Amino acid sequence: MRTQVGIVGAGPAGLTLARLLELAGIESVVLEARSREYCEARIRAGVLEQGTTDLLREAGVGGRLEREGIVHHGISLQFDGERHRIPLSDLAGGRSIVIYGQTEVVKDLIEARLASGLPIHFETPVEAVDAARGIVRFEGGELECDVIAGCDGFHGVCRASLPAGSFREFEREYPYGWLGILADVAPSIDELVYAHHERGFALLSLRSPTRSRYYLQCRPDEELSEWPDDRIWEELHRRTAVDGGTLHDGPVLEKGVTGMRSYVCEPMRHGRLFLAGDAAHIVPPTGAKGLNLAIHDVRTLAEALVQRYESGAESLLDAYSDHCLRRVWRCEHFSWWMTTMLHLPPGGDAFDLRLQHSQLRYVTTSAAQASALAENYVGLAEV
Ligand code: RFL
Ligand code: PHB
Repeated sequence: MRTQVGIVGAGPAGLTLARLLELAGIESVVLEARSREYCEARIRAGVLEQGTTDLLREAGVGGRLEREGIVHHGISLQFDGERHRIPLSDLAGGRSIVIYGQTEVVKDLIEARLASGLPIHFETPVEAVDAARGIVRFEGGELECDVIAGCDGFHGVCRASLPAGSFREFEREYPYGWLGILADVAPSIDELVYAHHERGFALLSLRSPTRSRYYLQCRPDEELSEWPDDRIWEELHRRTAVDGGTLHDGPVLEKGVTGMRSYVCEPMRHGRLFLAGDAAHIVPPTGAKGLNLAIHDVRTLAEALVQRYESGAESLLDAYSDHCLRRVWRCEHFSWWMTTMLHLPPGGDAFDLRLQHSQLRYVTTSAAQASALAENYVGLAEV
């Protein structure tokens, strides 16, 4: 088998890249380890930056996003039992965010590709890639490519196939995780609430007018069996209580624990292999940046590939890694900053709490600080 661009992974990065290449008349083959059902059911991100929604619309996959996505113009930071609204759009030049689940983005992209008569090879795990020669190996076959897009997530094989010593890794593991639930109940909030509490962080988010998505800080190795639904609701009530606010319980449809890390692989290009999305970098979810960064990477890669196939020039491909890494590091910093401001460090004491309070008060009272949060949260136009 031969193709122009071999795409490993049908997550948001791989599927968006495939769509952008299709529109530009560039051929690609998508290989995905899991089944379609699995990919469409994986509950993850929910906050899309305006740059992300603009791109999805331009790529002709914004129809349902337009109808069902919920536009938000602010978020709240809660501490000391009070909520403080950050008016994102007022502070960030009118830009906003859209609440639309990653599951829905993935479903829309899969549907669009199949509707164009182009296949996605599900249940075809890639075993290794040869970055120098542009070869993708999977069980029973090989794919020869001009370029390989490594969009196979943090645990994928593309990065793992690179020779040791050919890249540099930057990493932080955090001593906490998130217990996330999806509940079949109308959200008790109009906008997202990031709550600092002495028992640990909590986040109130949503997926639709009838589905709530809530998170609690927990240990990274927390057993789900320790968290029956009653305990989850009790803890959410405690950590997010405010005067006049009521949190409504409901049936829990899904729950899971995620660890939190920051990770960057430099460079993001090796010969014919271009890493994109979680395959190249991870951020803790507190800044809601992971999916948006993945989309930015593949937009950059698609533009570079269009240049290559239209003119033969490779200047944009050569600039890919440096260009992407500028935004990656901005988002790494923002996500780390939000995370450390809001989570209780295990073994932390009153000194830690005082510093966090002081920072939260500063962010919610200083226009300059609030603007900095807002422009990073909605996504910087230029980095
Ligand atoms: P993905 O989504 O991990 O997709 C990688 C795909 O590659 C496949 N794969 C392989 N295929 C073939 N051969 C192999 N050997 C393969 N190995 C793996 C996998 O099956 C999979 O289908 O990476 P991608 O496309 O880079 O997308 C990244 C995003 O998924 C991720 O950054 C976000 O989910 C992060 N994230 C959030 N990001 C946001 O922008 N806003 C948010 O609000 C947000 N919330 C979150 C999040 C991530 C979370 N978790 C669970 C980590 C909330 C949570 C709880
Ligand atoms: C979500 O709704 O899943 C979500 C929202 C904001 C975050 C992370 C996750 O920072």
